[in-house]
Amino acid sequence: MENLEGLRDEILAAVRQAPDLGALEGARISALGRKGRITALMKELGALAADERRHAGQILNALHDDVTAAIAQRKRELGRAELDARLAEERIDVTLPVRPGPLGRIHPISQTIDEVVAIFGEMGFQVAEGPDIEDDWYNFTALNIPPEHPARQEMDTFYLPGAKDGHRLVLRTHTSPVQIRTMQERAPPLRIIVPGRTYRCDSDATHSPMFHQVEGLMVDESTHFGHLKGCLIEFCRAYFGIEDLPVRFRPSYFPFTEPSAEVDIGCSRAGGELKIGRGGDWLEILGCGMVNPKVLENCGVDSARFQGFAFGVGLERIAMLKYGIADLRTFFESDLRWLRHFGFAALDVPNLVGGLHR
Ligand code: 2U9
Repeated sequence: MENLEGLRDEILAAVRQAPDLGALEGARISALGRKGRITALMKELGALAADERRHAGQILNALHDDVTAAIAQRKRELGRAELDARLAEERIDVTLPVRPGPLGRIHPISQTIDEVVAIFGEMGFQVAEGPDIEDDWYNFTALNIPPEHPARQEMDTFYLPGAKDGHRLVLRTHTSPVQIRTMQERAPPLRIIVPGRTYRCDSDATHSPMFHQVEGLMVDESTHFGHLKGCLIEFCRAYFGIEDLPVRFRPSYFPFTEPSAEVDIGCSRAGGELKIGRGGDWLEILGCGMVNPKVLENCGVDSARFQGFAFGVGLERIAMLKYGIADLRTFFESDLRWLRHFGFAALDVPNLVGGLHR
């Protein structure tokens, strides 16, 4: 019988150094397989004398057991290494942000609505919504807009065929009908903002037949012009991210508010370039006022007990100013290059914690 110690070292070395499960199986077959070297030696035992056979048999059995145990040990090691390699290769960090690519972009109008909602939401305003198709009572009469008012004329308003309860149907020219409906449905105190689509029969570089507004309404027993000023100054400064942005209130007239004001913010036009902030010049940004008591009464709110303030902002206009968009018409052209450039990441949700401005 050959040198068993040498054979043992050789087989155990092959097993312990097997680089992968395939090589280990090869080592097993060459030692313990049907034509393996240990198997062949065991077959030779029958030709030996009884004494020798017992002795050699014990040695071969021990060798067989050692090799079997070494194979099992190496198999465990290789299995663990293979699992470690796979875990390292397939590692996924679920805390990383989602890749922005395939999600598309958020339209600047949606982003601006979210920003305005975040600012007024922080002040306790709730979002209210209503239908785009209204009748002329909700859109005009309830708001103290008289029958002969130019806004009611066919050339400014989209009238629809037909009528509801004797009232002509219109595409709402402002979101104010939603405030009318809210006052009819809910008792004060009220604090709502109403973002949405509005329609006017007008189309050029600065007017689109469909555009967006955010209007706001607050009604309570002690609501006064100081609250209106505080909320709107805070809004302008938060929206443009300029803490010391100058804001001024200029007397104006609207049928639905009395007194009424237009709000200007500070800017500079030096060198023909518009820059919002301290600069000695002014830019009109929104309209507002104390709700006309007639409007409160039209909605069943006791104007002897309650007062309110209201305001309206054109969303395209404030989006253009903040994001440097030059032409109103580009908002509605669905040009993918424009959307990729001016759009926002889907997970870039506005909130006031980190500040809106970037
Ligand atoms: C109710 C009572 C009062 C809403 C108001 C304005 C002033 C205003 C314009 C801003 C730019 C329209 O988009 S725009 O052209 N809006 O100036 N809006 S006060 O007043 C209301 C609304 C509802 C019940």
